[in-house]
Amino acid sequence: MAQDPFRYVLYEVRERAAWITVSRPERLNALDRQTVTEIAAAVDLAVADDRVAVLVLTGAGEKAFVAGADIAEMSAMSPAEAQEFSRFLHRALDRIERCPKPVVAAVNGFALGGGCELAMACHVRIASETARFGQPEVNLGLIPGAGGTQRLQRIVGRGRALDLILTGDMVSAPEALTLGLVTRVVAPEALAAETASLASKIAAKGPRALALALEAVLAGGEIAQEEALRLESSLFGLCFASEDMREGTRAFLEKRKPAFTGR
Ligand code: DAK
Repeated sequence: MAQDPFRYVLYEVRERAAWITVSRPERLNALDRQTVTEIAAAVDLAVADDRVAVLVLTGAGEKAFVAGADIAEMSAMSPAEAQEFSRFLHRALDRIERCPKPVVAAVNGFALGGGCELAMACHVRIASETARFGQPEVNLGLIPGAGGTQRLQRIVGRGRALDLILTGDMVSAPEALTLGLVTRVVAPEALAAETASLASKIAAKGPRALALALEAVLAGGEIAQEEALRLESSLFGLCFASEDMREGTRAFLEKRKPAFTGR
């Protein structure tokens, strides 16, 4: 069933995946306040939607995923407004990263600045061969302000992150694959189908296990390993309180496919 309560975002549920498409093609899907607000609201909608097991974030058209923060809107900000805007972006992107349902970024074109940062807040990144990635803020006299100084180094390592951030260079999708910034690259015409197939594969797993795995990796990645391993043990223990774990192990022993309920 399709729903479209937004101006710059399309929201559509297909086969247990909520497709959230940023759609401001005349601005290469650049993020102004309204668009970021709508993306966050669409994520909330998908989290609350029982039909949805996985979220997909993508951009409308073939040219851009998201070409960054809206430079026109941003250029008029005072220092205080810019700091507030950065916190606003952090809150929106944190919501994506902390989403209890897996979020896949299907990067269909330019993912620059805030666009690269948006993709990095997602849990899995799949790209079209034509996608281009970069943190070009230094070209504008800026630094990344939507998590790029932090998420990029956690994903690709500090040396590679600094190379990208200090040069402002763009990298191609195959280069992004080598860097580990994306994990899959496909032909542009195959992106939607490959993303749908990846989303279906994830959606077939136990929702409780997916949420707990996300929490273990994301929360655990921010604390000392000893503490993180304790967190892993607690979350592992929690799995054993779920019907999904009983069903998954029973289905294996009975040589059938599990029917997970998310309980
Ligand atoms: N914002 C606003 N408009 C944009 C845009 C953007 N980021 N990117 C493209 N557009 C607009 C262009 O101005 C153009 O509009 P018209 O001239 O047609 O009116 C239209 O989209 C088509 O773009 P082009 O004509 O430039 O298309 P090309 O194929 O020639 O070039 C391009 C494509 C992606 C290489 C080029 O558009 C480009 O370099 N775009 C800007 C990319 C960029 O620098 N993005 C990073 C922005 S910095 C912060 C928080 C976060 C951030 C910063 C601060 N604070 C808390 C304050 C994040 C910053 C960024 O994301």
